[in-house]
Amino acid sequence: MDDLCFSEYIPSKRIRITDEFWREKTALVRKEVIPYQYEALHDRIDGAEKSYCVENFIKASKIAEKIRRGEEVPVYPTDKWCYDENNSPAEAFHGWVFQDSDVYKWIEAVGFSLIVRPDAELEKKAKDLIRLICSAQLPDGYLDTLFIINDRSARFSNLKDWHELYCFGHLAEAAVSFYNATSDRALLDAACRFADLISDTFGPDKIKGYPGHEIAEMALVKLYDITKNEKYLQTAAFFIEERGKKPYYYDTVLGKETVYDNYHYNQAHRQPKFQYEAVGHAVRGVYLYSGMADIAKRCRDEELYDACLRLSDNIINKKMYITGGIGATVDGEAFSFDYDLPDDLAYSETCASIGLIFFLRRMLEISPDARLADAAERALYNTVLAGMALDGKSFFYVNPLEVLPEASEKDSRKRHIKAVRQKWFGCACCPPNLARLISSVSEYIFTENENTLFIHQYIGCSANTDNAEIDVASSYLTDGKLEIKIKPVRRFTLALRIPSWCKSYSFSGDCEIKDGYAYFNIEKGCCLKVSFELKTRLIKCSNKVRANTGRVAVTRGPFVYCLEETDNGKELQMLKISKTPGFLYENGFITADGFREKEDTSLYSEWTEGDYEKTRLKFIPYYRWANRGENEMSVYVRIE
Ligand code: FUB
Ligand code: ZN
Repeated sequence: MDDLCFSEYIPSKRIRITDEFWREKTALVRKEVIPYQYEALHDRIDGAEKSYCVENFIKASKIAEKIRRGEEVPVYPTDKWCYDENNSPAEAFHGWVFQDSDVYKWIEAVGFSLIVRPDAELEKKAKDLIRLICSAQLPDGYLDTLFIINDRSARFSNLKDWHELYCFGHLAEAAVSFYNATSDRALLDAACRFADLISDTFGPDKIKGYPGHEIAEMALVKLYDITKNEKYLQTAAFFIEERGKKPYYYDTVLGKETVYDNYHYNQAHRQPKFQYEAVGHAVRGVYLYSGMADIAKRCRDEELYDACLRLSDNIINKKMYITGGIGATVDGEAFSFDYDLPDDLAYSETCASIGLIFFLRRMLEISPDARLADAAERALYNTVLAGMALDGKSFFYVNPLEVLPEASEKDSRKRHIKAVRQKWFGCACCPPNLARLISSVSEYIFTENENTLFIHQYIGCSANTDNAEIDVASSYLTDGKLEIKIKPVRRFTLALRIPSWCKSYSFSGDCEIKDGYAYFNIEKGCCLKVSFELKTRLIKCSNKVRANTGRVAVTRGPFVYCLEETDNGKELQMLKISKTPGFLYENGFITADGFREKEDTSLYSEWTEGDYEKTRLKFIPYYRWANRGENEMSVYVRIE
């Protein structure tokens, strides 16, 4: 791996976002999403599904106290995915087995948000929750409310399903974020105590298990980066090395016969270093691949890096929607086979696109390749942003590319497709994941090493990097232009990604182009003017994507556009776009010449050329859909 160009991302502490678009989004998370989610975690939102999250920590804290005092504590079963008032006693754990992770993600988002803007009241709320969390930790470091409340003896007995290592991962990520923001060590110390217990429990001469839902791998690496405790890095590497070895750990522990297909679901069908296709549960997949990239980078593991390259290539070129959504099937919330990307059955979980962004940034830290940054941009500006309403008050878990509300209601195959965003979810992984990603979006802009500073994402900001003080003034999203003021600390190379959607660009300085980046030698202070031609384009899928033969999508810069019923009437399938659409871009919307086919109610009739009337089609950015009530939506449209 000696020829690779390793770099480090620049943490949000060193970046101030000035970009209008992103300032609005981060402010929305700060003002709406974080306070709203705080109420949701406390079950104080009328009409929203119950979280039970804080309630569980209160129960666990009382049990932990009794244990510390040597008192008897009750035992309840740990045999379900989800517990509620109907299937579990009031004193027992309630919610999904991974419920703890929601409060951890909330704290992580608060940490990032406090870096953007200090807020004493918010910090206090987070510290109160942290105090509660720490009070639930058992003396040996164990911390998972399901097993603390229900049955201490059952811990680590079903790693495949019961998510303890997943909750640990979110705890560790929250701890690192909050520590970075406030220097408060309470949660970090708790996470390290749990990480110590995990490292003492799992390993080559210990239990040879690994997480059923990955994330502990990348979380342990974050703990290693901050504490420099080698044990954490080794445990993360162990989890990755051990996964998929035969006989399968889950079989030996659960005493079951091997069911080969189930192992694909957890990406445990073979060792990660030998994996070549993204399979199984999509969020699990990209969290694993993120951990693999982390280990490949830190341990200079070439086999693992090659696997990451194969997996990213497979996702980007065969399994990713034009919106950056991944996980095409509801069946296992999973990746489907190559080129199987149905629009109206898509799963495309918000968390999966967030995880994809984690993975791709880590890959960019190993070697810059504009295709990876392009895919991250696609996911960020389309699926991720679509996951949240424009007012920050409701969310999508699933992000289809075509919606007919009647089908969501009447067709059980499409029950997962919601035509309107939900206030909250019983299984609420996506909203707090959005909050943590959006409030840390600055960490996806740059990476740097001792001689090169890369700009992967164009978000207006001021940054203090090791190579330079840099000011990026951006109107990238509206006219493709950037002005980059640079005050170098030393001689260095500035590398700018050339977005794949851009066919023509200009720079005010000389540069060399390599792997989709323009490299500039910077010796003294300067201001670089950049212009990426921003044109509205018609994009087709490979004709191997059966759902979209003869159809096109409209894009402009990083944004994918869609048709909504509100602008174009019902029965969007009857619309066609002209081959010469005469695009007009105004105020973020696009209009184009098209046709509406006259309705034909006879189920079968001899083919004739359809009867069309001219119309003007109106497209809005995909991320803005479903903000004007329930209606039909389609990204793809037939072409004349
Ligand atoms: O299992 C925890 C989270 O719940 C997953 O990441 C999501 O896909 C949802 O299943
Ligand atoms: Zn989710």
